[in-house]
Amino acid sequence: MFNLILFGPPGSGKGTQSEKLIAKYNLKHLSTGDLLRSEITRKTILGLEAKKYMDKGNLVPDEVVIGMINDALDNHPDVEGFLFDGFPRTAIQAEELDDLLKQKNTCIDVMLALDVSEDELIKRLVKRGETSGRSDDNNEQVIRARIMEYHQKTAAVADHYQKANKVIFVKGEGGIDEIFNRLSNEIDRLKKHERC
Ligand code: B4P
Repeated sequence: MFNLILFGPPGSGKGTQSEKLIAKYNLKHLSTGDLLRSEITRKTILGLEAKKYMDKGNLVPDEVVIGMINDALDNHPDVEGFLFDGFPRTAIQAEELDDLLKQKNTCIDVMLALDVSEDELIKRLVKRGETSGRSDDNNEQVIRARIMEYHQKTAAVADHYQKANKVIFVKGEGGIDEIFNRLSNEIDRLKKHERC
């Protein structure tokens, strides 16, 4: 298996690049943001609860997202690998993910971390808010709260994988294809060696 975390602050292009990477490398895309938005659209109890946090720009409680990922891993036993997008977002989520993968005799091969300036993040999310209909994108205060959550809780996830020497920073500014090529070059290099 080849398991990859695509990491970065809100608006860094995780969702955008994931779509291209899963097609090229035949990976199963697991986006906790997409899973949560699907729960909200279907008005499930989980979705209604998650919406309260997301609308304020806060992270949804760990146990909720960990449960969703656990189910998703169990539902796809035969894939070539997973691309985790927007997960893990806290140190606890990272530890749980490592344990879940260990139980399946696999691990995270690499974390590719997209590096984007704060001004560019805000610009992208405000622009997406004009058309996406996403309630967490159409208010600059909520966007800033999401970036704050990233610095306070999520940046620590990179430290977790840094200890295992698994983090590669990639410049996340420029054209979408240009960034995709940078990410692909790293994956192609890593795939030549067994990491787990
Ligand atoms: P997510 O759905 O993960 O989304 P995101 O961080 O807002 O955006 P992403 O980085 O994927 O940006 P995208 O490619 O779309 O999270 C939403 C919320 O869900 C969180 O705030 C939280 O409440 C909750 N949540 C999710 N996972 C959680 C977890 N594990 N634990 C707790 N809570 C969780 O790009 C953004 C925009 O930029 C797009 O419009 C795109 O077109 C544009 N763009 C992309 N690349 C570009 C480029 N190179 N140049 C110019 N524009 C670009």
